Order: sequence, then C-alpha cells, then structure tokens
Amino acid sequence: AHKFYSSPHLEYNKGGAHFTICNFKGLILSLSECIKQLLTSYNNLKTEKDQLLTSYNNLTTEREQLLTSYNNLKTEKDQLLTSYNNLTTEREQLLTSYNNKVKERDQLQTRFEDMTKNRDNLQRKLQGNYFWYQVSSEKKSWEESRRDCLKKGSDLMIINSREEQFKKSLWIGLTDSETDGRWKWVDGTRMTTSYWNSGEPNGGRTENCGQIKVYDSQNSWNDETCSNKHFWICEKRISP
Ligand SMILES: [Ca+2]
Ligand SMILES: [Ca+2]
Ligand SMILES: [Ca+2]
Repeated sequence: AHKFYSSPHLEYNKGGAHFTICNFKGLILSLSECIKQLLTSYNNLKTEKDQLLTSYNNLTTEREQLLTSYNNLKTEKDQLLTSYNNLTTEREQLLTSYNNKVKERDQLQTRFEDMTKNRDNLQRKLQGNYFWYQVSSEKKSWEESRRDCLKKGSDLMIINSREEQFKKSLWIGLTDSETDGRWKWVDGTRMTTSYWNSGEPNGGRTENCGQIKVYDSQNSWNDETCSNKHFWICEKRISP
C-alpha cells in the first residue's frame, strides 16, 4: 500500500526498486509532473515576491513622502504657533495701548469740559464788565437822548449794578410810558432792582422817564418829565 506524506515529494522504496513520487497539494504525481508543478509554483511565488517587493518599495517611498509631509506640517505648525504667540503679544500690547488712549481721551475730555466751563465763566465775567459808556456834553429830552445813543449803536444806560452810578444828573434807559408805575428798561426787561431817591417815583402820569438826579446818594433815581432837557449816558456792550 502507498504511504502518503504531507511533504511535497517523498521517496517510496519497494523491494529494492526505487520510485520517486510526490504529493503535491494532496495529489500524487509523477516526478516530472511534480517538478513542473513546483516550477510553476516557484515562478508564481517569485512573481508574487517581485510584486510584494514593488509594493514594499512603493510603501517605503510613500512612507518617506508622508514623513516629509509630516515634518513639513510640523514645521508649519510651529511657525503658526510662533505667529499666533506673536499676534497674541501684539494684541495685548494694542489692548494696553487702546486702554491708555481711552484713559487719556477721558482725561482730555474732563480737561476740555473744565476749560470750557472756565472759558464760559470768564466770558460771562468779561461780558459783564466790558461796557462802553459815553456821557453827553449837551442836554436833550429823553427821546432825543435815546435817539442819539441808538445812532451810535448803543442805548441809554441800563443800570444792572450799584457800580453803574454816575456823579452827574443824567437820563438813563428807564421809562414807565406804557403803563404808569410799570418801569421798564430800554431793552424791554422789567426793572427788578431799583435805586429811587426817597419819595421817588412821585410824578404819576406826568413823569415817565428815569434819571440819575441826586448823585451824591446811593439811591439817586428820580422820575422826570420826559420832555425836559438833561445830559444823558449811552451804554454799549462790547463782545470780547
Ligand atoms: Ca448796564
Ligand atoms: Ca410815571
Ligand atoms: Ca419825580
């Protein structure tokens, strides 16, 4: 009986005669057939090996490319990180700078507001103090006196303070011609503070124009008949 082995080929010895058979993938073949099959198998394996080698080389190349690509990406990443850090630093500097500028702006704004307030105060003071006065050298009625002042771009003096008192008998810009007893200044404002001499005003419907009369007294005013002739005083506000 034949004895089978799993090896590709085997020798079978029977009564001194020497046969060589082989078991190729479970088939019992003659030696020449076996060699043919082995050769084919060898060639196939060789081809496969070559393909695997090619595949291996390709993979090696690919791996190297990937490695290069990876290294490039890593470098790029590092550069981006550096760039990001620089930008972060720059952003912080800009933020600090911005905050400083905001503070500076607020301080300037405060200063500007203070200075504006100061300027307005000064302007008010200057406007309150800068007046041009002219005392006439002749005598005229209240109406004619006023016309003279208006011609010069001024008007009869309105007395706003105690300081506007003159040591001379003069027409001032005060009248109650419209309604007796309702004294008004020539700019249309109602008289609120007054410096009437004692007993004045006393003229009723006949004395409707104001004058400084008793000039040695703080309370110097008198109501006077408008058509009487007196010296007068013009006043003009000068814008600084
Ligand atoms: Ca005045
Ligand atoms: Ca009157
Ligand atoms: Ca009077």
